[in-house]
Parts: sequence; structure tokens; C-alpha cells
Amino acid sequence: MFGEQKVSYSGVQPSGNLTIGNYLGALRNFSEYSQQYKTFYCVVDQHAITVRQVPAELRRRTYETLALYMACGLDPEKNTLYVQSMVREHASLAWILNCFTMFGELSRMTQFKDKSAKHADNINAGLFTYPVLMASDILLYQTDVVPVGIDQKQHVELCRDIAERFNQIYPDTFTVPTPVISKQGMKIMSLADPTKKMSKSDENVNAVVYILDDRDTIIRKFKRAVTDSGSEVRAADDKPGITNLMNIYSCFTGKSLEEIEREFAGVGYGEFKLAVGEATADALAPVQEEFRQRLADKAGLEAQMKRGAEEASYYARRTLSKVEKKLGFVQIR
Ligand code: AQP
Repeated sequence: MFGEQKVSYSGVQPSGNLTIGNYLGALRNFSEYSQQYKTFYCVVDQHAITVRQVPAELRRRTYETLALYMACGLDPEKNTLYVQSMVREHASLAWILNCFTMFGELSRMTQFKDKSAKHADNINAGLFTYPVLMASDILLYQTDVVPVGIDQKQHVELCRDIAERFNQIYPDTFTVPTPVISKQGMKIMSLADPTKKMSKSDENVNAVVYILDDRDTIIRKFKRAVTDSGSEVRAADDKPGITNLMNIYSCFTGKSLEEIEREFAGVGYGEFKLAVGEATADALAPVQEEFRQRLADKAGLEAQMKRGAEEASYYARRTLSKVEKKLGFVQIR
């Protein structure tokens, strides 16, 4: 909360081409907050380097992610859109918060366990302290709500614990944020293994539908999606493949799971998969068109990066200076 205004904060890593998981779990929901909240949406490039990145690709995807924010309806006049590494306060506060975060807490983070298993040759300290940088992102802006997919809920809960611990020692420093998980799209699963989250860094491109995939590719990927035994379009725990597809179809069409079951009663998986592919391609087409226009305007994106960083820095500096004063750091202006 800044003054009377409540704050919403979220971010996306430019660590790969963004997926419909990122879109449905996060991006698509961001614009809802612009009316009611002061909103900050960040391209979190510093998080992305916890895993090795090719510099030119990281740079390209940083521009693309910003363009996608705008294509998903985030008006830069109403939202602060910026790039994390351009606001130095994020890393400064992260160091301080490291000293208020316990080793045991970080060891329990599911994403750390998953990512260290996946990148066994590079289990760096940044991968371990990733949630502390995320807490810094959120707390710098005195955030009230954090719209995220369910996979990030544990990190926001840790952020709350860090804020509460800090506030107990130094009262009234941070707003304690609440994660907001949209019911629909809370966790979109891989098309190749529906027990696994759909992730932009998945090496199997057929497991993932990217926001920018063309129509034919989208339809082909859904046609190949792993489904369960049987032929009934019905959501159930023992049918993770078809349940995931129904969830995606529901997100893109607004139909409930019951309506979908009725619509596809007596129809085989093949026809249903085609319908999911078409609905997804139809819904993404206007986003893709807007994205292309935004991306073509490189100067416009760079101007936004500069303006967004200036706006964000104003708020970030206020919080960091408050924290440093409370800690006893000398402040001479
Ligand atoms: N499969 C998903 N379903 C629903 N929401 C998802 N999100 C990610 N995947 C899904 C949400 O997207 C936002 C941005 O995610 P991120 O870029 O910060 O990192 P992530 O959660 O680690 O996403 P990825 O795609 O899995 O990236 P990589 O492969 O680089 O680790 C978050 O709000 C997240 O919840």
C-alpha cells in the first residue's frame, strides 16, 4: 500500500518463449487489476540468470516479454511496466532480506528441488536464494496482492514470512502481501506428461504451446497431446491428460467443465482435441497480432523500459531508504 492506494505486483521471467501456462496462470489476469490497484509488472531478467542463458536470447526475450505485456492488454499509461535489472534496488533489498531468511526455509522450496534436479551441473546459490529476490521484488513496492499461478504460491508465502519477521523486529516496514491465484488456469500441465507443469524451459517443444505458436502448430500440438485410456471427455483424477485439455478449453471459451462434458458427450478424443486447438488459436490470434506491432516498434519499447524503470525506482527507493534507515545504515544526502 502506497498512501491510500493498494498495490498489485507480478513478474514473468524472460527465460524462454512464454507458454499458454504463463498466459492463463498470470499474464491474462494482470489487466484486471489496473482499475483498482497501483500495478507494477516486471520482466524479471535477474531471476532468469539462475539458469544459464544465451545473452543475445535473453536480451531478445526481454523485449518480447515487454511487448507481450502490452499485447495482453497492459496499458503503460495505467501500469508500471519495467525490466528488473534496470532498477538497482531489487538486488540491494534482496541482500538485506537474505539476512532475514532461514536456510531451512529455502531448502523446503519445491521449485528449488525441481530446478536443482533439472540443472544438477549448476546448482548455484542464486537458484537457492531465488525466492529472496522475489520477496524483494514484491516488498519494495509495498504490495498488497500478487497475481500468480499456483506454482508460485509457496514463494509468495515465504515472502509473507520474511515480511512478518522483518516487521516484528522493525515495525511497520513492509505491507504483507497476499497471493491471488486465478481459479481457472491455476496450473496448466504439459501436453506430453500431464502430471508435470507446462514450462517455458521444457526441452520438448511438443509438450508446450507457446503464446506465439502459429495456428497449425497449435492444432498439431493438441492433436498429439497425451490422453488417457478410454474415450470419454470427462474430468477426473485418473484422467489427468483429458482434464488438462478440458481446463485449457474452459479457460479459452469460458465454458464450465460440466458444459464441456455435455458438449463432447459421445464424441471421441480426436474431435475434442481439434476443438481445443481451434479455441486456443482463435483466442491467441489477436494477442499475436498486437504483439507483432508492439515488437516492431523497438524505440517505443526502449522508451517504455526507461520510463517504467524511472517510475518503479521512485517507489523502490522510498522503501529501500526506509529499510536502510531502520537497519542503521548511514544515510547522508
Ligand atoms: N503451467 C503453468 N500454469 C499456470 N501458471 C503458470 N505460470 C508458469 N507456468 C504456469 C505462471 O506464470 C508466471 C510467470 O512465471 P515465471 O516466468 O516467473 O516462472 P515459472 O513459474 O518458473 O514459469 P515457467 O514457465 O515454468 O518458467 P521456467 O521454465 O523458466 O521455470 C507465474 O505467475 C507462474 O505462476
